[in-house]
Amino acid sequence: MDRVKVLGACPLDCPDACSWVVSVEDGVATGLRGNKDHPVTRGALCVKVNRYLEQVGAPDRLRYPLRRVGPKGSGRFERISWDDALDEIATRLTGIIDEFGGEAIWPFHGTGSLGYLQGMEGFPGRRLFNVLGASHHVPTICSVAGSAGLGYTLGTAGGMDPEDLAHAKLILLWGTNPLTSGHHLWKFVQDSGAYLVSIDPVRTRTSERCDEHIAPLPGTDAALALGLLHVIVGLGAQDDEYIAEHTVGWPEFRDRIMEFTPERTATITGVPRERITALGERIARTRPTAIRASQGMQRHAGGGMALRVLACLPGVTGDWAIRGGGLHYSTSGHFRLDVAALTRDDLLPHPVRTLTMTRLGETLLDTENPPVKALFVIAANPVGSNPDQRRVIEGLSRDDLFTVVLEHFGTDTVDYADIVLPATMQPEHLDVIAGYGHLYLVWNEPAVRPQGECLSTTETFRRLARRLGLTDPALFDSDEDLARQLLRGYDLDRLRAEGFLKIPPGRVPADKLHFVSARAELDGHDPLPGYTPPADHGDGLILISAASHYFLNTTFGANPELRRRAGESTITLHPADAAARGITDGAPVEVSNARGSFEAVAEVSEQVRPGVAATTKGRWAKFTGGATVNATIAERDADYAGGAVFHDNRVQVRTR
Ligand SMILES: Nc1nc2c(c(=O)[nH]1)N[C@H]1C(S)=C(S)[C@@H](COP(=O)(O)OP(=O)(O)OC[C@H]3O[C@@H](n4cnc5c(=O)[nH]c(N)nc54)[C@H](O)[C@@H]3O)O[C@H]1N2
Ligand SMILES: Nc1nc2c(c(=O)[nH]1)N[C@H]1C(S)=C(S)[C@@H](COP(=O)(O)OP(=O)(O)OC[C@H]3O[C@@H](n4cnc5c(=O)[nH]c(N)nc54)[C@H](O)[C@@H]3O)O[C@H]1N2
Ligand code: SF4
Ligand SMILES: [Mo]
Repeated sequence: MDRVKVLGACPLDCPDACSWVVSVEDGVATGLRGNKDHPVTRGALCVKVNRYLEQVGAPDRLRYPLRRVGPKGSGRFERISWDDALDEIATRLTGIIDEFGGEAIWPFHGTGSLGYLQGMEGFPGRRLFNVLGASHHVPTICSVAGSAGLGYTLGTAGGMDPEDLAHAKLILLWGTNPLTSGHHLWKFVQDSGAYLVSIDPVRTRTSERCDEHIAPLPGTDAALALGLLHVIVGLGAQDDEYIAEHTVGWPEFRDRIMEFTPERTATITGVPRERITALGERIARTRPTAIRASQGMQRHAGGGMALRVLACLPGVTGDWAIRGGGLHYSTSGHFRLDVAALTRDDLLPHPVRTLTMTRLGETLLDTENPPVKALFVIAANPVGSNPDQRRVIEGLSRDDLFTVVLEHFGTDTVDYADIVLPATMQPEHLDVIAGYGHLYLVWNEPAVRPQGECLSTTETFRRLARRLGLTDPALFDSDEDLARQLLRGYDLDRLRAEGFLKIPPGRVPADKLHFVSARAELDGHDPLPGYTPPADHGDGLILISAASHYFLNTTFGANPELRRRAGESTITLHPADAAARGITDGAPVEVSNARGSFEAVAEVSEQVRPGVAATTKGRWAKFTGGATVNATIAERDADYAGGAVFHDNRVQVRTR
């Protein structure tokens, strides 16, 4: 028997970017486990990806190209050949470009894979789309507001090396639930022996394991941080030396801090004054203090500002200069990969418009601007993951819209496709991943032959380019060529042999820490960090729809075992809020606002603070009565960079 072990990498949108080992016997994958040698993976995957091989071989996996035969949304398809699929796509695209121009095409990339070759990070197909003059896609759905906020303050969105959390004495787990959304961090948190504070409107799995849990009103973190700074400065605990040498604009920022007395902060955040004072005092006397904040807490109107203020905190205490101190949000900013060499925007015939991922519904229904006539959905499930589900569905239902979906499974979005193309999964293609929760590049070597007629995204676009009669050699580079272009300056052969490679982090702050940011001002924002309140007003409950323990966004949403373990769709309400609405534990409820509604089962519990309700993201509409929580979420922008506002969402809840 022929037995080999092949090194790979988890492609999912998760900070941990695990390194994995596939056992292959006679060409069949028989096992998948975490790589024991990787210092962060440490031999373990997670409850979801432990089932990844089951997904690869799942009976409902898409294995052949499909053409829709029923009306849009019906999910009725017939099998066709790749030749027919590519012919039809080429014919439709040529017609659309002739009549409406290349910008009528929208390559809509999602986060289903974070690979640089096959996934979001490298925009596979972009070279071809550039030659066609297609619109550029702006991926706003996840983390951009926070990254922009950090950029203003630090000159980089890359913060501390998360492995250094092991050296912290106090860790603020701020708007983050690592035990669900990236559990490999926990080892470093535990090794520190630090005092742990969870700051989250919801009492999460992570909060349960902390020494203290503070539950602010959602979207008020900037005010909380300013209030804590007020206490710190009141005690004279600011690091004057660090401030003088490494920061810009302290006197102005100090004045801003002075506006956030503990009393005022308590009123804004709903956190008792004594708790604010006590935590402020604890930070004042504990070096190093580290903050772990993740993407969830910036899905608010003031999300960019919140990260900006959080990054200032270690600037005031001097923690940025101490190992084990600082802020970890995402390590992406530290990787210096040559993405421009992959995307080749120099191939554009002329400048093109940008289209914003989280404005899909609005853009597809727009009648004033040049229309979108062809939509390529690549590793995304916008019906399940985008805001304003009803409008997204309305847009995708347009009969004059030609939609091609590259997928593994028959998602809610696939139901609206004209043509479905079956895509390879991670053990079937080559890719490179960079962690956003650590500093390693991770290599993914193909381990097995693709199922059915599945093709990688890169190969799909090479074939389409040929079918369109295009000849630019850049459109036909092999996956290995692409990897070499991307990794210029890194030791690809070593990465490939060992499976992972730690990169040296850049400096943080890049030069000075900007309390006052001229760049923010140039972009039309307050030059000083401050507090931007939530945008969704009204008398409803604030609904947070955070990561589910059993799904990864909508990926795995059809896996029978993970669905069983996730149970039915619930909404957690505080006993006082439930009583006020006559809702009892276990009651079927309707959750609604002006944008839409969905059905759930009430869970009455003190896990949420009064005024806040919680559910999880990731369910498929077709399994939950045709709508999910995303039906209630607005296509509205956060303060910076057009970020999404999933948790800035007011709803009414009533018994069904
Ligand atoms: N199991 C699992 N893991 C995942 C994902 C998943 O769907 N499932 N998603 C992945 C993705 S796409 C991402 S981007 C990453 C990171 O995603 P996370 O940052 O983990 O995102 P969330 O789970 O939305 O939010 C984290 C926590 O922030 C809290 N929160 C929400 N609003 C506020 C607020 O205003 N203030 C404060 N202080 N807290 C707030 C929520 O209650 C939640 O507990 O996780 C990844 N990991
Ligand atoms: N209510 C609510 N909604 C949210 C959020 C929230 O906090 N609350 N968080 C948002 C966040 S952080 C994110 S990142 C987005 C994610 O939103 P999306 O980018 O839409 O991600 P998924 O829902 O995981 O869908 C990805 C799809 O890609 C497919 N896929 C995976 N790998 C590949 C591949 O290699 N090739 C191809 N062709 N397909 C592949 C998977 O099968 C899956 O169906 O969701 C957002 N939606
Ligand atoms: S989803 Fe995250 S924790 Fe799970 S295997 Fe992938 S990278 Fe690791
Ligand atoms: Mo995300």
